[in-house]
This record gives sequence, structure tokens and C-alpha cells, in this order.
Amino acid sequence: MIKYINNAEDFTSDSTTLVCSQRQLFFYHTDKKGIDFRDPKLESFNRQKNKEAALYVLKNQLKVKYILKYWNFRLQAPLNEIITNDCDLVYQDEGIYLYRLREKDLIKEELEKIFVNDSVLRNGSFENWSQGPHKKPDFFEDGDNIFEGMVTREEKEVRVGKYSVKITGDNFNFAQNLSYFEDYKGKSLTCFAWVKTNVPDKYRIQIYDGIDSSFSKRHSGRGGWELLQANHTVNPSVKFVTIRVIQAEDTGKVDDVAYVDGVILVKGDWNTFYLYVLHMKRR
Ligand SMILES: [Ca+2]
Repeated sequence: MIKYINNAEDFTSDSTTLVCSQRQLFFYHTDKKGIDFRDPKLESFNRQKNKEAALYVLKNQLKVKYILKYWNFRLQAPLNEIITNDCDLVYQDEGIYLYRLREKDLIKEELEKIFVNDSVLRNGSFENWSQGPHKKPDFFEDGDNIFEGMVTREEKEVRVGKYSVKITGDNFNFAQNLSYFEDYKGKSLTCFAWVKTNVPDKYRIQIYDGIDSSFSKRHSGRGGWELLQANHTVNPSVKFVTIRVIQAEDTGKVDDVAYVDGVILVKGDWNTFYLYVLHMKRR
């Protein structure tokens, strides 16, 4: 096997390969020290349930550049998703598949970090889909009239990062509830979301605290990405805070499509989208 790996690709000395054989998962370091079955760092990879998190560990902590898979190895998520979405098949022979992890665009990667770190909303860039591409993205458990099959992971119409969310339907709210809503009593919140659609005046975003609501303007429907913005002051008797990152008017047209991406929710009352631009450019 060592011979195979060495011959299959021109490895550099710091390349590490994750080998998936039988049910074992182990490393091969190309400095020819051999195979390490019990690298403790592998545990931190195995613990990850979320694909993006697992990918991060694989690349940045374990420094893995290649994945070698035997045909009879049963891949589990999230490794399965990583091979499907983040790897190129570079060599295939007699039931052995060698994949190379794709280098990611650094700017996009940095942008995703900004979303993770600074936004009150979780997974606002819709990069995480641990239930699979046809279930709701992580942390978006709420909403009205959102049914199976309406929400899918989108790979082509993307504004930030690798994915956006595509929603097909009518008269719905697609939302995320804030966990510590009492922290926002009487405080201001501003939500920005990129929305793309060619349906005029149907879609907008809304912040709702159980008593008061605030809305953005509606998307023009000209077919491009438009940055929508909603400003809200949370009622002191707040019951919950739900961020409807997209809301569709009841028009009776169930085939209408909209894409949402790059949602951020920040504390404070911001009247321009410069804040958003600052977030995008920071670093
Ligand atoms: Ca995204």
C-alpha cells in the first residue's frame, strides 16, 4: 500500500493521506515513516458531526491533502460528504480511489469565518447541511409553511462561500429563532440578507419578537442578488425573537423560486449597508 501511494502521485514531504480501508481509518505520512493506526488527532476528526467542521480539522489540524479509499470501505458522513463535495478523484485502479482535497478560495474561507464569528445568527451563509442537501440547513428549524422538499442546498446560485439556500414555494416564512432572546429586550437589531429572484414584490425579510415586527423592502424581482435589510427594536415584553431571513407573500404560485445567502444579524441600528461591506472587507 505504501508503495502504491508513493507511485500514485508525486507527494511532497508534508502531504498526509487519510487511508480508508476495511473499517479502519488511519494515516500514512509520506515521510516514509509508515502508517500510524493510533494517531490521537484522528479522534478529533471522528468526533465532528458537521461536514465543514470535519473538513476544517482534516485540512488544518491533520494536514491531510489526500484520501485513499478502498472500494469496500463504507464511508460515513461527514467523510462521505467531504469526498463528494470537496475532493477531486486523481487516480483510480482496481478498487482503489485516490482523492485530492480541493484548495479553497482563501477569501471565501475568510468570509465564512467572519459570518461564523460576528453574526448573532448561526449558519447565515448556509454552508452547513448536516442533515443532507434536501433537509433544512443547520439551525434553521423554524418557519411557517416550509415543507419537505421546498428547501434545498444550492451550489450554483451562490453569493458567499460554497452554498446558498434555494426555496421553492408560496406564503412561507423561513426562519431561525434566537436562543437568548431575553438579551435583546429593548435593544436594536439589524438583519441583512442577500436574496435573488425574478419574482417581483414577493419576498422580504422580517424580524418578529412576538409583539412587534419589522420588515425590509421587497426584492424587485429583477433577477439579481439584492441586499435586503430589516431594522428592529425588540419589544421589552419580548416573547421570542425569530429572524425570518425570507418571507414569501401569498400569491398562489407555488413554483416561485428564491435564493438566500450571506445573512448576518448584528446588534445595533444600522441605516446603511456599509456595515455589511465592512464585514465583508474586514481582515
Ligand atoms: Ca453561502
